[in-house]
Amino acid sequence: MIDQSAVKAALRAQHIETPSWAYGNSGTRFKVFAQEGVPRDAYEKVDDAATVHRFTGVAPTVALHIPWDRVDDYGDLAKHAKERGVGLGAINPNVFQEDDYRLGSVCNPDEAVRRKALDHLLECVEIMNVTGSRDLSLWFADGTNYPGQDSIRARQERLSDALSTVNDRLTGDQRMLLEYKLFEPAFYTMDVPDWGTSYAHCVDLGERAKVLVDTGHHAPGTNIEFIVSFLLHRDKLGGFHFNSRFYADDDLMVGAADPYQLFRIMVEIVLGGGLDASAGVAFMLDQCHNIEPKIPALIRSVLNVQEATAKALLVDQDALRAAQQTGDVLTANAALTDAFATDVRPLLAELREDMGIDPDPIAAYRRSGHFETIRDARKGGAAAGWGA
Ligand code: AOS
Ligand code: ZN
Ligand code: ZN
Ligand code: ZN
Repeated sequence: MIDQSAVKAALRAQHIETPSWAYGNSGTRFKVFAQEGVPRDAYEKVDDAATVHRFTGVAPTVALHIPWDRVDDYGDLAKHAKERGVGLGAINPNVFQEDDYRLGSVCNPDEAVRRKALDHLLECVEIMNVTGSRDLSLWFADGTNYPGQDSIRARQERLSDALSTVNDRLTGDQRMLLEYKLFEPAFYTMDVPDWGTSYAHCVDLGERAKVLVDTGHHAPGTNIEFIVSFLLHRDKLGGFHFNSRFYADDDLMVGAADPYQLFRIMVEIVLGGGLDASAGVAFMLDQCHNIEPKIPALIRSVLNVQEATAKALLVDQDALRAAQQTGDVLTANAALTDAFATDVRPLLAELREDMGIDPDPIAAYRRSGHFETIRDARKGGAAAGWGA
């Protein structure tokens, strides 16, 4: 039997982190579309994250991207966040947007470029010390386009060197999360193309290093929930960059393309104890809202993760295990499909009422007139960082 109050408590405790860059203007490689009311600096991005939290109740932190969110005083930004009712989350370094990085950053054949990239990573650890952030989210655009362009092995060694230097700088509860990506921007090899590569580096580095799973970074047809289950079992799942995709790294709203996949991922999280704070799984979004209004798109995304989590919590685990034990394939599968088919919206509406927020966050946001306020107050919003 499912204990509804335990389900609600688990949902209340889940924290979904929004990314600062999703609030800024973004686009494709062809065009960045400017929207009205877009934040002009890091402070206003934090304000928007606070708005998403105010309407959802479960998005209390915002991830920063350096240098897109560069400010003079990170302590002051952290204070500003606190005043708005949110906190600063993961710090995302950027070692991919300068001319020097044409052949890579920490894997670059040129020692001086590697040093420059490493210095930026270490600078981000210093920022974490000021903001109190736990996680350094590492994504490297490093790779090669042509066979023979560089030594695959030498690049792995350069990567190991950089990662271990960063790892040695971490203190307290700080962690580094190593994100992998199959392709793009490099097309022949990426230096961290898959979870196996990330996992191997994280095992070498020890307990502070964990794998970051961006749901858009796999080959089509990859069983992502298997990866999630494996990493969680090995205590190497650091967290997610949630988004959805039809083709490659589409960065669309999570749950938009394949809500059943999102549910299956959350089932593995629930079954593996990944919702417990002690598991340390960071539920973060990594999305770009190119054509849809950003704040409601982020509210929608947070709700989609929450909805998938609620359904995963409704899986009858006793029935599932009993069916698995007796080899009753159909009943075991039905334990999942029944939960997925459940309409959890009434439960979530009730939860929000318990939490003192509007049961329909999107409608409440629209009614609030908030968009009209920021549209009039902010002119000439900043680009997220791409194509700026
Ligand atoms: C890039 O494809 C990755 O998903 C990274 O997480 C990236 O750092 C993020 O999109 C913000 O730059
Ligand atoms: Zn990502
Ligand atoms: Zn990505
Ligand atoms: Zn993505």
